[in-house]
Order: sequence, then C-alpha cells, then structure tokens
Amino acid sequence: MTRLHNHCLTIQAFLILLLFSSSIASAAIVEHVFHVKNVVVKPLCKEQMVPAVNGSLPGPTINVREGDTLVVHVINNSTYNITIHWHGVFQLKSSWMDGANLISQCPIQPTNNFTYRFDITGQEGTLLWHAHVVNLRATLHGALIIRPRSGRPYPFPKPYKEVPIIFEQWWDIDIGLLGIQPAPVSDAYLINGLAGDSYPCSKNRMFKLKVVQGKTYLLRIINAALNTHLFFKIANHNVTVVALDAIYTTPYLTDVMVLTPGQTIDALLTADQPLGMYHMSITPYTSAIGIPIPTNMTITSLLVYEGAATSSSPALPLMPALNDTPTAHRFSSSITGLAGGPHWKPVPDHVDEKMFITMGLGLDPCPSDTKCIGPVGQRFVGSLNNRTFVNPETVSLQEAYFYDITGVYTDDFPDQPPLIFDYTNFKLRTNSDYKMMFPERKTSVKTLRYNSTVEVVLQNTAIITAESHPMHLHGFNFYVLGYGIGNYDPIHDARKLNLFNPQMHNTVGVPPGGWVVLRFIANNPGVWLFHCHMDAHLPYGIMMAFIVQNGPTPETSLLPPPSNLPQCTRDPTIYESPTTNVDLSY
Ligand SMILES: *[C@@H]1O[C@H](CO)[C@@H](O)[C@H](O)[C@H]1NC(C)=O
Ligand SMILES: *[C@@H]1O[C@H](CO)[C@@H](O)[C@H](O)[C@H]1NC(C)=O
Ligand SMILES: *[C@@H]1O[C@H](CO)[C@@H](O)[C@H](O)[C@H]1NC(C)=O
Ligand SMILES: *[C@@H]1O[C@H](CO)[C@@H](O)[C@H](O)[C@H]1NC(C)=O
Ligand SMILES: *[C@@H]1O[C@H](CO)[C@@H](O)[C@H](O)[C@H]1NC(C)=O
Ligand SMILES: *[C@@H]1O[C@H](CO)[C@@H](O)[C@H](O)[C@H]1NC(C)=O
Ligand SMILES: *[C@@H]1O[C@H](CO)[C@@H](O)[C@H](O)[C@H]1NC(C)=O
Ligand SMILES: *[C@@H]1O[C@H](CO)[C@@H](O)[C@H](O)[C@H]1NC(C)=O
Ligand SMILES: CC(=O)N[C@H]1CO[C@H](CO)[C@@H](O)[C@@H]1O
Ligand SMILES: [Cu+2]
Repeated sequence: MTRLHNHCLTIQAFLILLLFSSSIASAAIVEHVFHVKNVVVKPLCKEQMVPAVNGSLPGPTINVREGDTLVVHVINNSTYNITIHWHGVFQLKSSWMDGANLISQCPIQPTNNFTYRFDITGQEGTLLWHAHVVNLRATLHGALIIRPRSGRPYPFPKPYKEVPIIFEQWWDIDIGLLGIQPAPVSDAYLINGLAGDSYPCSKNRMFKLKVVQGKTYLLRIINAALNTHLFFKIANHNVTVVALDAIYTTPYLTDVMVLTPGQTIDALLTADQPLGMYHMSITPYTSAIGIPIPTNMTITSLLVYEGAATSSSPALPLMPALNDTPTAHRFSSSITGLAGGPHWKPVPDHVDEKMFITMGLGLDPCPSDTKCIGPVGQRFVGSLNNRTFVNPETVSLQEAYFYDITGVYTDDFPDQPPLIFDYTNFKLRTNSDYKMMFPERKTSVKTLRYNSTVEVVLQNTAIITAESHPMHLHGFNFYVLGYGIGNYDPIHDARKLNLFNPQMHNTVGVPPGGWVVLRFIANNPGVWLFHCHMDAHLPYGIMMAFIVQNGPTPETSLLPPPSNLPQCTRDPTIYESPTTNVDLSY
C-alpha cells in the first residue's frame, strides 16, 4: 500500500517536473479583471465612499514572471474617469498600454471598459499599478510583482516568504471630487490598508507580519502615497536592499530606508533577533525648505515572532526627524546597481542628447475672480526650464503625434533653461520680479531619435522653495550617474559620475536644492511622460513629454492604437487618415 502510494507520488513529481520544464519554454498569459467601483471603507472613524479596484484597499496584487504577457480588463463602474498606469513597466513597443491620462490615451469614462495587454520583459522585482488621473491614485493602486522566469534564481538566497508592504496616504473625503485641485493635508497614512495604533479608531487594526525566527523574508515595499516621501524602519533589525524599482542592486545593508512616492524597494529581512514583537514604522520625510512642516507622526505595523509572548510590549524604532535630508540623501545616493546581474546593461559611454533642466515651482497670475494662496497673491505652478506643462484636452498626445494632428503640442521643449543663474540661491525665493518666476504655459515636447543616448541633468531650484521632487520617466529605466547638493558643476561634478555600476530607477528624488544626472537609451518608440510623482505637482504642470521617433524597421516602430482605445471626443474626422508614421529619414 505504502509502496503504491510512493509510486503515485513519483509519477506526480514527474508530471510536475514536465509542467515546469514546459513553462521555461513558453511564457504565460496572465489575465485579470479589474472592477473599478465606488465602495465604502472605514480605515479611520468615518465611513467613506472611494473608488477601488474589486472593492479592496490596496487593490489586488498582480503576480507575473519576467517574459509573461499581462492582460487586464478594466471595467469602470465608478463615477470617475480613470486610466490604469503600470508604473515602471517598460511597455516596449506597447506605449498605447501605458495608461497615462491624456498622454497615451483618453480616460476610460464611467460605464466604459478597456483592456490593457502588454509583455513584461527585461525587468524583475516589485512595481505598482495605479490610476493616472489626478488624485485617484490615492485609492486605486496595488502591487505588481515580477518574479524571474521559472528555473531562473534570484541573485540572492531564496527567501522563505515574500511579503508586499504598501504605504498609502488617506483622506477622509471623496478625493475624486477634488477634480484637479491638489489634495489638502491628508488625514492619515496606512500600511497595507491599515492605520494602526496611531489613530483613535484603528487601535489594534494594524498590519502584522508573523515570522519564524531564523528565516529570511523578502519585503516588497511600495510607496503608493500621493504626495509624501516616507522613511521606513524596523525596530532592532537591519535589512539588505536587493532591488530598487524592479532592477537588482548590489546588496546594501541598512537600518533605514526612504522612498519617494512611486518608488519601490525589495529588501531581505532576517528574523535574527530574540523572540518578541517589533514595530515596523513609517514617518514622512518633508524636504520643503522654508515651508512649515506638518506635525510629526509615526505609523506602525508589527513584526511578530512565532512563539513570542503576546503580552510583551513591542520595541519601537528611533525614526529620523521629518526634515532629515542628510539621512535621506545618504540612503538614496549610496546604493549601486548590480553590474553584470540579471537584465543589467552597461552604461553607454557616449551621449547623443544633453539636456539641463531646472526644476521647481513658479507662479501664475491669479485669475481676477479667485483668491490664490501663493506668494504675492498669485497661484503656484510648476516649472521645467521655465515651462509649465498643459495637458491636451481633446485628444491624447500620442494620438496627436501618431495621426499628425496639428495644434495639440509644440516640439520645442528647451535643452537648457533660458537663463543661467545661481539656481539654489535662496535670495531668489520670493522675488516676483525674477525672470524665471512666471513660467510659460505650454504643451511642449522634446523629440528624440530612436536609439539615441540621452543625458539629463535635473537641477532643483530654490525659486519659491527647494523641495525633493521625485521625477518619474515612463517607458524606461534610467541610470542615476550622480546626486549632489547645490548647483551642478559641469566640470568638477561630471568627473565624479558613476559610469560603472550606477543605480537604476524609473523614479528619482532630486535632492532639495540639489541635482541628479540621468542617462537612458531612447529605444522605445512613442510618447513618454516625464513628471514629478508627487500627485499635487501634476496639476502644477511639473511635467514634460519625450517623443521617441521610430527606428528603421517595422519592429522598431510605434504600432497603430488598438481599435477600442478610449476617446476624448467622438469626432471621426480626426482619425480619417492614419499614416504609417515610419521615420524614413532615419
Ligand atoms: C476582481 O473581481 C472579479 C469579480 O468581480 C474577479 O473575476 C477577478 O478575478 C478579480 N480580480 C482580481 C485581480 O482579483
Ligand atoms: C458594472 O456596470 C455594468 C453596466 O451598468 C453592469 O452590467 C455590471 O453588472 C456592473 N458590475 C459591477 C461589478 O458592478
Ligand atoms: C466593454 O465595452 C464594450 C463596448 O462598449 C462592450 O461591448 C462590452 O460588453 C464591455 N465589456 C464589459 C465586460 O463590460
Ligand atoms: C545593523 O548594521 C549595523 C552596521 O553594520 C551594525 O552596527 C548593527 O549592529 C546592526 N544591527 C543589527 C540589529 O543587526
Ligand atoms: C516629534 O515630536 C515630538 C514632540 O513634539 C518630539 O519630541 C520628537 O522629537 C519629534 N520627532 C521627530 C522624529 O521629529
Ligand atoms: C519665462 O517665461 C515667461 C513667460 O513666457 C517669460 O515672460 C520670461 O521672460 C521667461 N524667462 C526667461 C528668463 O526667459
Ligand atoms: C541600437 O543601439 C544598439 C546599441 O548601440 C545597437 O546594437 C542596435 O543595433 C541599434 N539598433 C538600431 C535599430 O539602430
Ligand atoms: C471625462 O473624460 C471626458 C473625455 O476626456 C471629458 O470630456 C470629461 O470632461 C471628463 N470628466 C471629468 C469629470 O473630468
Ligand atoms: C449595474 C450597475 O452596477 N451599474 C452601475 C455601473 O456604474 C455606473 C457608474 O458608476 C452606475 O451609474 C451604474 O448604476
Ligand atoms: Cu514635485
């Protein structure tokens, strides 16, 4: 009897083996339905109606393997216009699936649906999906976990378990009703949907991670907060960072992490401390210089060792001060890329396009019938090289490009600011006579030749305030060759850039009153947004777009849009004569 049983097991094992070996050869199609609808949740004391995917906050986690095709049918039963952006996914040759509202598509309007379909190749780790419509990302987000193809190992010891940890920012209002107004000060932060002990009505409703002593866990950490950078610490434990933004890093041991909105970290945590309970806490990092900082607060979750006495009081981590820029800067700038690791490509040593972009806030004259809260009675806007980006309204930018519709955008985003000045000098802060104080409102783009190598120096200014802006590039990872404080020195600082094993990102926090140098290869045709990932800065227009031209072959060219791409207008004349749009001058 026993023998027979064993025999069956062997056959079963053999079949499983067969199954595995066949999945090495063929990548899977992973298909999901997202029902977006308004639901009532109560993370704090009050019931609140919010749009959510499948009624859950955070939304469902998507698991894929590198090489898979992901298909998500999004059905909009909410009362809002939505799009879903697959944050950090390269979307190689599938830019219509990028989900950037008014850039790669018009929104999916209430009662409508749209199917996103794309391959996930050349990247592994943790990313997120989120709505790409101002403010709606607050409740429409979730984890997107990309594991190696079956049979391929991680470049670190296999963890015992993997745990998504999602940080969120919460408002006790229907945030969608704000339209494009920046959200006010938030009411709470959540960890995996729970506010925890820091708030009166959520005591004991806290995310708890149960661990076995001696085992190692892979934390897949996502900052889905709309507008806040967050420090993260675990009492009495160090972690080893192994990936940022779904690209592996040199293992980096640390006791503190900081994530800008939109960034992700994969970190190994070994339960190597005495049996007990330990707080895992977040606290905001507010980098704005010269703007009052909010009351400090720490939001916690719990690490609970199996076998620990539940009566023991959990250890607390000592959190950095809210404005601890040195700690944030040290963590962000010290990590290096895993040169030679999976999906690593050497840094190109030549540069075809050099850009220097000043970034920060500016002012816009206050409309006569309105009261504006900015300095000298004006309202805030964003500025990239003295430009404030204005979204198109009647057609997406990518359709305007693909169908050659004139009057939607201008191809004149400048490579340099119109003025060379002492960018980080605080004396300029409130000088409304200053020549870069009132940027030009425009939908301007920068066109890049297919396959060109682009270097961008992002220089944070002190106009109005110096603040860390997390700049996010759609469609690409970029190398971060260097970070610094002050004005970038093109001779001295350029010599110190890391061209060997720089970290890579899709979102980088540019230090307050500082700079970063990025490099990427424009090998993905289409229109790609580059913008501040603090959601409040989207309506300010801290945004621009790159148009990457087609390469020489159909394989390197932008395909026509899917026939059911949501439209802003139903005017058929716009779509009469699609051109093939292959750049023959290449
Ligand atoms: C969302 O809910 C629908 C049913 O309402 C279900 O079919 C689908 O699998 C769920 N999606 C995910 C990603 O869990
Ligand atoms: C969404 O709305 C459609 C059309 O009104 C309806 O058929 C469907 O049942 C709704 N689904 C959910 C999950 O509410
Ligand atoms: C999606 O929209 C199309 C076109 O309006 C409609 O025919 C289809 O039934 C919708 N699918 C779902 C699942 O709602
Ligand atoms: C964390 O790492 C630091 C630096 O290596 C070390 O001094 C400290 O003892 C470590 N702490 C724990 C709890 O392992
Ligand atoms: C938070 O506020 C308390 C009381 O005002 C203060 O003692 C503490 O140092 C502050 N902590 C941080 C991290 O700023
Ligand atoms: C910035 O743009 C504004 C608005 O177009 C313009 O008036 C100003 O001269 C520009 N600044 C510089 C330095 O060119
Ligand atoms: C793009 O650049 C890469 C590396 O420089 C090169 O191998 C490839 O052939 C180029 N592709 C095209 C279509 O020019
Ligand atoms: C929803 O999208 C449509 C098409 O772009 C637009 O006309 C409408 O104004 C949008 N509604 C809201 C509330 O933004
Ligand atoms: C049947 C159903 O749930 N229909 C809803 C779909 O979504 C729209 C917009 O929220 C509602 O008005 C319908 O009642
Ligand atoms: Cu910003």
